[in-house]
Amino acid sequence: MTLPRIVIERCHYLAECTEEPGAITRPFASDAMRRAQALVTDWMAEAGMTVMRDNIGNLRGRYAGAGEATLLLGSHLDSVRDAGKYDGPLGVIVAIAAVQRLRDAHRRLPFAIEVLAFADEEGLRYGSTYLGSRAVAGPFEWRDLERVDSAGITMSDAIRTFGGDPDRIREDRWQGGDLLGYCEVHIEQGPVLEARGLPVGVVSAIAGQGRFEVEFTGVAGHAGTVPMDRRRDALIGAAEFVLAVEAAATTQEGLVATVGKLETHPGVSNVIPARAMMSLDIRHADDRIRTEVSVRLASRAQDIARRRKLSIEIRTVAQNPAIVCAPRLVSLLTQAVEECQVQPIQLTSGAGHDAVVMSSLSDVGMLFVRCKGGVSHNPAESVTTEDVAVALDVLSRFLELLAEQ
Ligand code: HGY
Ligand code: MN
Ligand code: MN
Repeated sequence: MTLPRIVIERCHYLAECTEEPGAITRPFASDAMRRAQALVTDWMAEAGMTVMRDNIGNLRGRYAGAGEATLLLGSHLDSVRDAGKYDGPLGVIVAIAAVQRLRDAHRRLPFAIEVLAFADEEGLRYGSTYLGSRAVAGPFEWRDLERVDSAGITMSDAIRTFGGDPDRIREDRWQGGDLLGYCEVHIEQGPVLEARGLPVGVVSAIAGQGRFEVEFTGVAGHAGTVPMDRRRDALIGAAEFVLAVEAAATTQEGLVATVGKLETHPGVSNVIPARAMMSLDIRHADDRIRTEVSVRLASRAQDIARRRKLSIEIRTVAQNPAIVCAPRLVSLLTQAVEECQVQPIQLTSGAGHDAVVMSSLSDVGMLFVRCKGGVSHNPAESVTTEDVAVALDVLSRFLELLAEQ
């Protein structure tokens, strides 16, 4: 079987590692993640890498080079709920395949390659994103360790159960000496490459994102007896705010804002909701605009709460500024694309990636792979073997170009 075909097949095997039968749901430090890591460990070892797992739960495979410096490759193994097969795993598996090629050719480059399979990028279990890359690149938010999941398990306990030591996450920080950069292959998750008829594209920048938890609190009451003008219904306040979020995003060019999660308490059909908790995700390529809109929406939420006699709490979960990919790596990836007989284009990413956090540690570069219909965070995610073959060739060529420098 060809290596690109093996890459696709491996993404399918990883899709079997899930917490929800019939869907792909692979949260941080879960049994599903343990099974996925067992597979990836074998694949890394087969490609000649020494493999270890750090305290936060990232898998790290190292392929020694002739020199001391290291190039980092990778992406994440966790997923959103009811995910597709490729968001994250593709980048890990293509990186391993590129190392496999070197091994099969008995090649050592002038630098070591370390493939990082991050333990959490999406934040599904604890709401807090980029746990894996933040442990490697910093800053790790120590308060996150006290977060609890929906079953009441703290992040500290989850890390312990998974085999890590939360008190030693500091040791996960990169300590391996000189870095040449971090390069991530990822599906585009958008429609640009498909529209241009291109298999791959080079990322020039990644939009910033803010994630918040917004909680309206009112008063529970009997659905049959409390008159409408006497109610302090938390969900009605939340509903008004959701529409305000949509309005803010549709009137600001380039802004996207999403309420992806909404929970009510007590959540019973004949009780007026006393509490409504929602997530809020706001993104823009310009951090100033994103911050302005976030402040405006926070004040809008306060107004709604005041008018409806509710109380409101807004918690910041994460703020990640926009980042620019390193011109040196962008140019090498672009050259690699050209040398693979593909028209090179550059595009910005609206989705967040581990590269955002890794940019605080080293230069970063990213290669996007076309995905069908631009669909992602959806079980319908799809890539072709032919496009994966191009991505693998580009990554291999990129390694050679870096070795020639
Ligand atoms: O949410 C994101 O942008 C990414 O998929 N983690
Ligand atoms: Mn994702
Ligand atoms: Mn991803």
